[in-house]
Amino acid sequence: MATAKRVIRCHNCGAILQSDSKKEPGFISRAIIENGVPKIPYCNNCYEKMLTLNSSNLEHETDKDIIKILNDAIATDSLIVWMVDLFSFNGTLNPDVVKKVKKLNVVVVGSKRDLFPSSVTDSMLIRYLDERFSEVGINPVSINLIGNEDKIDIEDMIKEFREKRKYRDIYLIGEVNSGKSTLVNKLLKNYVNKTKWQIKTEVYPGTNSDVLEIPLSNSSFLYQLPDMSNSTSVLSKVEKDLAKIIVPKKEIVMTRRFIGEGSAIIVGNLACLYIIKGRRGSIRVFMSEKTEIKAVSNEKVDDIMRQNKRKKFCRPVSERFNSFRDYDMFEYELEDDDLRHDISVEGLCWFSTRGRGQILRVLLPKGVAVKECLSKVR
Ligand SMILES: Nc1nc2c(ncn2[C@@H]2O[C@H](COP(=O)(O)OP(=O)(O)OP(=O)(O)O)[C@@H](O)[C@H]2O)c(=O)[nH]1
Ligand SMILES: [Mg+2]
Repeated sequence: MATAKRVIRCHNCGAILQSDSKKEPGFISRAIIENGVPKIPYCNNCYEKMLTLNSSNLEHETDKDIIKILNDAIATDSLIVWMVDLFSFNGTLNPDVVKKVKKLNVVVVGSKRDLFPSSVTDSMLIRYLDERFSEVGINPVSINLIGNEDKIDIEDMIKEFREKRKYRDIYLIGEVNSGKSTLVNKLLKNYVNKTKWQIKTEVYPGTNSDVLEIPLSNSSFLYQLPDMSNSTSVLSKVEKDLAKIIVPKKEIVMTRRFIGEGSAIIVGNLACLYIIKGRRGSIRVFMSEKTEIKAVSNEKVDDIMRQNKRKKFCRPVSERFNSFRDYDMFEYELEDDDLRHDISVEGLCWFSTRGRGQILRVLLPKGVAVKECLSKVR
């Protein structure tokens, strides 16, 4: 009779696990196998990737035209105004753009302030933005918040831009949907053109991109650059119409679940947080008013995700994700510091919990940026 051996695949890449050749897919050290196959096994390669947390292996798409235009900003030592959408920004900044603007003065503007509950103070959000930009070596010269229905005085921001630019040009950058046009419209409300130039949109020299030019004086302009790609956001991985569910239109919703080891929270079929190890505790999920979550046991996640795809009882549901091969998985061991930590899935939601040495695992669409850091809302 032939001998039978169970064939085990890597949970992340699906390659058949083997201990014979490091160069071939699915290599796992013999020592790991000898200790008993882990319940959720990974090949060495995926395991290492998983440990290289916080998006370092992500592919950020960078528009070459933006880089070209930023070269001019560098040549003229201009002021950069970098807009980020406070809801979807999880701290992962495009490294090519970071490299370019690092040496310049950068003013950060966080948009969609109005989507946060009033209990969230400006100083919490400013500190969060400051920490995320400082992490990549950018020390913003100022951080401003802006929202649709808030009392933020745009005049203050104009004053701020004037002070910081010191007669130089301003280059306004930001991802798709970060609120650049909304800001420009606000700026233009009280704008009086005292220059000899017109406001115009023109193809920027040497590129194929349209750039909006607003004259600030006879020798300086505000340039609104083309959208930076949001290639690491959930929004760029799912069907366009799911944005209606994912992007908050009203105040961001915070939902709490009290769960412990062996449990998980699914967010539609777009993310899942597993509690691998740790005491029961409260997990907060911050998301749009239409996004739904469900607490389930770890073992049932796969089944429930499959059922959810058919029956759509927990939205948003994308048709694009069929098996574990379509997702990435990361593991975090939180410090035992009793401080609030966030694990943020770019564009979709963030999970928040107190650090008590627990081990958490996050499943999310391949290529989406996830980041762990101290909470935005502390
Ligand atoms: N609630 C809220 N929504 C905002 C705010 N700023 C922008 N939005 C909304 O976010 C969406 C994107 O804003 P835009 O100003 O068009 O952003 P953009 O950076 O120009 O993005 P593109 O559409 O890619 O050109 C729009 O639906 C806006 O209404 C804000 O401060 N609060
Ligand atoms: Mg726009």
